[in-house]
Order: sequence, then structure tokens, then C-alpha cells
Amino acid sequence: MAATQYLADWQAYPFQIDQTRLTFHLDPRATRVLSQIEFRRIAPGDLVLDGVGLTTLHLAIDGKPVTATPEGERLVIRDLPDAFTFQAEVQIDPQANTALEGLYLSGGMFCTQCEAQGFRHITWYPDRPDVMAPFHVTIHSDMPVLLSNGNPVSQSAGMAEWHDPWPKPAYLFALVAGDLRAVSDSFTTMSGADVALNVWVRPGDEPRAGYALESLIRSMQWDERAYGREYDLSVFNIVAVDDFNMGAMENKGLNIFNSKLVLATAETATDGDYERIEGVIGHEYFHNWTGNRITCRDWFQLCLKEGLTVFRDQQFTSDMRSAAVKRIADVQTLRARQFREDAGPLAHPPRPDHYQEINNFYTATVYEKGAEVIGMLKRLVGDDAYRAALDLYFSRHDGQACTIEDWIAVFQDATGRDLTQFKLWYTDAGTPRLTMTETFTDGTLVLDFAQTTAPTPGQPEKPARVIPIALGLIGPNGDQVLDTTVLEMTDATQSFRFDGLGARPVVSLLRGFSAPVTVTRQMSPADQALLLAHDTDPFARWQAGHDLALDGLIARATGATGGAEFIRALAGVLDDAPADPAFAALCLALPGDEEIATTIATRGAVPDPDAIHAARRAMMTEIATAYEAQFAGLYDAMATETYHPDAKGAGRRSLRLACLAYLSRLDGGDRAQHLFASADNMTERQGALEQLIATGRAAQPLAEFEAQFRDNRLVMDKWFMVQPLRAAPGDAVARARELAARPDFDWKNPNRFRALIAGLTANHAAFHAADGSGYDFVAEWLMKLDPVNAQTTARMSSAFETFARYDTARQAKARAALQRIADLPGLSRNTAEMVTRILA
Ligand code: 0A1
Ligand code: ZN
Repeated sequence: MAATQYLADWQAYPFQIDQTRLTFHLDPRATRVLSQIEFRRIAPGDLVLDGVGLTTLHLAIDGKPVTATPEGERLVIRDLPDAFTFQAEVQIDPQANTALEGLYLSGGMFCTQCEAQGFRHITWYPDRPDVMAPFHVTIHSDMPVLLSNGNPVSQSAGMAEWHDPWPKPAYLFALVAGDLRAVSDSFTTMSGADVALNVWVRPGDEPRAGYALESLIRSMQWDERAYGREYDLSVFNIVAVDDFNMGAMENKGLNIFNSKLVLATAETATDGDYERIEGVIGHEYFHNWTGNRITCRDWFQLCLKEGLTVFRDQQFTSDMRSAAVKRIADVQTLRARQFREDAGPLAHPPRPDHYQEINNFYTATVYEKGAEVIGMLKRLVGDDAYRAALDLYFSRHDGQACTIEDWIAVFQDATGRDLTQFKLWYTDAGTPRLTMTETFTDGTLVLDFAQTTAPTPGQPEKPARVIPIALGLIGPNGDQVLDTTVLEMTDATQSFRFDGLGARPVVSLLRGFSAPVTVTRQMSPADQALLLAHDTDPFARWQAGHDLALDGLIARATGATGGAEFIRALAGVLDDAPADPAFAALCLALPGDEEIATTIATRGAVPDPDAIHAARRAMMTEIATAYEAQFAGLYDAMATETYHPDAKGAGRRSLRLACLAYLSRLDGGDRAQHLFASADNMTERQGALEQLIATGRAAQPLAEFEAQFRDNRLVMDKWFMVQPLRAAPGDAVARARELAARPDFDWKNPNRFRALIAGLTANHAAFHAADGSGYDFVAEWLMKLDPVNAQTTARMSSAFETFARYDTARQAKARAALQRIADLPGLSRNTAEMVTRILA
């Protein structure tokens, strides 16, 4: 088992780097990397460099060869002067690099991925984020396009030179060499500097890059407007690559993207894809200040850049689209991924204090909960103080590698508030449960709150946190009698009074989802229906309906009756639907199987995946029957003429597809078949195809789809994903096995692997099939992928993180599958850490 790294062990690096010079002679099997690093001592200590899988040809200090022997993945050189130049020549094999970490080949193009610790696969270097240096890079290659970070210095046949003046850690280094075409524009910054913008794609893909480029321009404008942040180089390059472990990477001036987050046309990308492209282009661009200009001191501080940058990209999307819809969608993601993580064996704080493999900590907790924590901070200090604190953060820490303590100090200094208790949100794992009870007498409402957080691995004690509770009061006639008010809960139990009320109001609680907590309260279905009809806060309004549906589904999945109030309340939702189609679509979408299972488990019972699936389907049929005419009317009314990927059109299509899901329960797929044949956009075609799979009428459409898109990898990923996802649970594993046997199941490509395997794990009743076939299939493929790409394997092993909440028979089957993975000879450090934690 690999050594555990501890936050408490961090020590400053004893040297500063004045300049890093790199020269690359690119070759698929034998790339040579020459480095020349100017070190200057700032404290006593040896020179420690990181390197993995390098063939070292030559090492020198100030031109004199040194014979230092690597100690594992480190090179230690002792007795050095106070200033010296370290030189190395190493050889690496990009073509053999299937882990996609360091320098690798994707579709014949050279590219890099250095976060978190990929640079050590390129050459010997202090591969830690607090060692920052200006980089000068020379690339020799016969590829036509040669890119690196910063500004271009010179370009000639077979060679290019780049200089990045902004000191940066090695994880932000990037290099690209390939036969690429640019889709270009330019941007003039707020102080008048011109920036050349390029989105680089493979020849032929140019018509699919326009939306990414427009999104980049909107991002640059937005960061100037919302945060006063200006771009700082003469060029901004984005490159799309097909083989990439994650979504995208913020390398300074040279962002590298998974091609699925760049390439889009109406015929090949869904509204969801377009929204993600805009959001991720924004995310990576915003990193230029929150991540690059100000970076992390060590990897324990990852949420310093990621939480803040997710928060910023969420604000950006809210401004570009509908803030209410974005908030609801973000909360759904948070609950589905982060609450799930927080409730299981992989729970960790947004700022962990130990890890074995840092790549296992690019999690929903670090990213999404990290963003929620910032949202709470903003709510507590107010918008103006938030802006003042951010201004202070940028001016005080520009060019530095920082910690969460630095971040909190900025807010304390800007506002004068003591944030000691608030810091628990960063250091403590687990989702607090907030319980509210209410009493109403003589015009006075008393709300008694209690907070508790269950123990998480390594953290048995959970002191009370500060919880901003935004609430409003709605009178019995539906009028708001108290506008949004933020209560600050700081103790384990606390009461708040509201006087002078005429009649007992209904509490609209946790408006805007003001804190990442779960809520327990007794509420009558009538009160929930009142909020669904009248709440002025769109999040709380949606939540009321969602809770009503969830309670009904849980009753049905556990052998009781329920759901009638929800079905009745939908009448109002359908009446209002044309005014805000996207919001209505969210209200119409029943909680998914996974969420129902999670909620049953949180309430202390054992979820039955088959009963949940059956209950949900039965309720859909009942709803469809009750409102068939309304659904049919809306389905026709929400047809869009010319396709635009904007929020308005996307909202109409999402409502249309929500109606189609219900109608397909009654018409046997007739409308879906017609839509599949006639739609001019992928959103509706894919939506129709999913319904056809669910109704068992997909053989012909799937064949047509394949014939049409055989040569488009990204679209074929959808084809691989929807089949296991939408197949009847009893058929899904068999279907997945057939798909996995196809020659075009190019499983070494992370997108293709994820499409099929995550498609299946997202089919709750199929993955958790009682016979264990889902667990076995997924474990088999994780074991096959691990030696090839450990990062993606480890990440996907989290599908098993909820296994302990199911019945003992399922638990035994999941445990056996996990044990087989754990026992695999040569299992990677990444996957070993995950499986050990899940099994603990
Ligand atoms: N910093 C990137 C995420 C990222 C992390 C690791 C990667 O390779 C293992 C790649 C990308 C972001 O937040 O977008
Ligand atoms: Zn990020």
C-alpha cells in the first residue's frame, strides 16, 4: 500500500526557480526532453526532483555532469551552491502512454496533461504547485502546428518557441503538436490589449468549433464585468483532443479540452452539451485568475481553485441563462454526487488533510461542495463585501501559491468577521442534517432548529457549524407575508421567533438552497402543494413539488400508497408551463431511482431497486393518464422552429421531452418514433431514441442512428450510453455485454469507456440487479482498464460507493466484486486506494 501524504507534513521548497527552459524533440516512441532550470536557494536543504518512467540520458549542474541515482521516483542532489543551473536530458515514449498523464498521443497528435502530477512523467522537476517559474519552451517537430504556454516567440518550419512570462507551477505546463486547424477571432481587453483567440481542431472539424469560440468571448467579457479580471497574454489557445481523462484543463494560455466539450452542431450535440461547453469553456478561462495567477500551495488546497472556479462558472451560466433553472440543476447534481459521497465510505472534507493518490480527490466534494461553501460565505457577508474580499484576494495574492487559510483571512480582513467556525465547512466532512419543528400560537411562529452531522471516516466528532438559513413565510392564501430573511444558525440547537402574524404561515425553508444540508421537517402534503403553487422563491417552489413527489414514490416503493397530492398539484404546474417551460420541465421530472434509493436509505430503511423502479414507472403511467390531453397539447406547442442552442429554445425542448416521456407510457412510442424520424436536432433525436429504447421499439432507430453517425465518435458515444441506460433493467447488462464485444467499443478511449460503463451504472435497477450481474460486469471492465488507465478506473470505481445500503445478498455480491478488484495483481495505487476505502 502506498504511503499516505499528510497536510501537516508540508514544508517549503528550499529553492526558487528563476527560469525553466525546455527543449522538446518530439517523436512518438522516443521524445527527447532537454531541461535547463535556474535554481536559487532560499532555505537550507537538498535539491529534490520528481520523475516517473524517464530514461535519463544526462544530468549536469552548471555544465558539469552529475551522477545522482534516482531513489524511486525522486532524484536527490546534495551539496549544491546557492545558485546553479540544473540540466537534464531524458527520453520518453508518448505512444506507450495510455494513462494519458504527461506527454501522450491522441489521434496522431502530441498533447499533455500535467495536473496533478503529470509533469514528472515528462522530465525531472520539483513537481509541486508551490514552485512557480517562467517557462521558455522550444519544440522541434515536423507537425504543422506547435503550441505551448504563453506568447509565441518564433515559428519556423519544424520548430517553434514559446515564452510564458507568468510564473507558474509545472501542472499548468502544456504542449501540443499536430495537424490542426484554428477557428479564430480576437478580443480587446478592458484596458485595450488585443488578444488572438484560437480554437484548434482536426481538419474538417472547423464548422463544429464556433460555439466554443463564442463561449470563450462571453467568458472573457463576463470576467471583466463581474470580477474586474482581465486576460494577460497576447494569445489564448484552446485545443480539442479525443483522448482525455477529464473534461478540460486550464493550462496557462493553452487550455486543452476533451473534444466533447468543444465540438457541437445542432445535428450532433444536445442542448445539455451546448450548456456544458459554455460552462466548461468559462470554467477553464476563469481559472486564469483563480488557479493560475493565484494557485494552490499544495494539493490539499485543491478546492481553493476548484471550489471558487466552479462557483464562478455557476454565476456565469446563471447570467447567460436562467438563474433559477441553473440553481435547481446545480442542487440536483450536488445531491446526486456530493451528498452521496458524503454519506458513504469515500466522505472527505472539501480540504482533505491526507491522501494516497491526489487524482482520487478531484471529487464532487472538492468541486461542487467547495462552490457551495463559497456561496454560503457570499450570503453571510453580502454581495458588496464578497466583491471587496475578492478584490483583496486578487491584489494580495497575485503570483502566489495559497491556502484556504489565506482565503479565509481575506474575508476576515475585508469584513471584520470572525470566520473560525465557518472554516469547519472546509475541514469537516459530512452533510449536516437540519431538523425544524414549528409552533404557532397567538400570531407568533417559533421555529426550533437542530443540526447534527453523522460521523465520517476518521472524523467521529462533528461540532456545530454556522448555517445560513434563508427563509420566507407564505400565508394560507398564498401571499408572501415575510420576504427572504437569512437566519444564522451557529449552535447545535437554536430557536427563532416571528411575531405579529395573522394566521399560521407555511415556512418556505432553505430558499435558494442557502446551505448544503438535508432538511427534516413535518409538512402536510397540503402545505407542500401550497408552496408549489405560490412560493416566490423558484428553488423552494420546485423543492416543494419535488418533496411531494419523492414522498409519494417512497410510499409506493415501500408497499404503501401515496403520490395522489403530487398528481393533483401537477395541474397547476401544467397550467403555468407555457410561461416558463424550463422550470415546468424540472417540476415534471420525477426524482430518479437513485435519489429515491438514497432518500429511503437516509430515512433508515433498505432500498429495493426493483420496487423503486416499478413504483416510478407506475406513477409515470398514472400521471400520463391523468393529464394526457395537457401533455399532448404542450408537446405540440413546444415544437421549436429553427434550432438555437440558447436557454429559451432549450427550455422549450426540455418541456417537450418531459411531456414525451409521459406520453410514451400511453402511445407505445408512436410520438417518439415520429420525432426521431423528423427532428432536425440531436436534443430531440436523442430524447426520442431514449423513449424508444424504454418502450422496446429501438432496434430500427438504433440501426439508423448508427448508420448515420458511424464516423462521428462523439455521437457514437451517445449511442453506446443510452442503450444500457434506458434498457429495461432485466435486459441492460446483457445489452451492455453485447456492446462491449463490438470492435468499435474502443475501451481505451475514456469517453467511450465511460459511455458504456457509466451508462449501465446510471441504470440503478440494472447495476444493482439482484443476481449481481451488474456488479460483475462493471468489476470485470474496471479490472481490464486499470493497467491501461488507472485514473479513469479509480474514478469509476465510485459506482460501488453506495453498496452497503442495499440488502445483505446484494452487499455480498458487491463486496465479492470489489474484492476481486482489490486482489488484482499489480493493481494501481489509484484504484487500490479507492477500493480499500470503499471496502473499509
Ligand atoms: N483542473 C481541471 C481538472 C483536471 C484535473 C485533472 C486532470 O487530469 C488528470 C485534468 C483536468 C479543471 O478543473 O477543469
Ligand atoms: Zn477547475
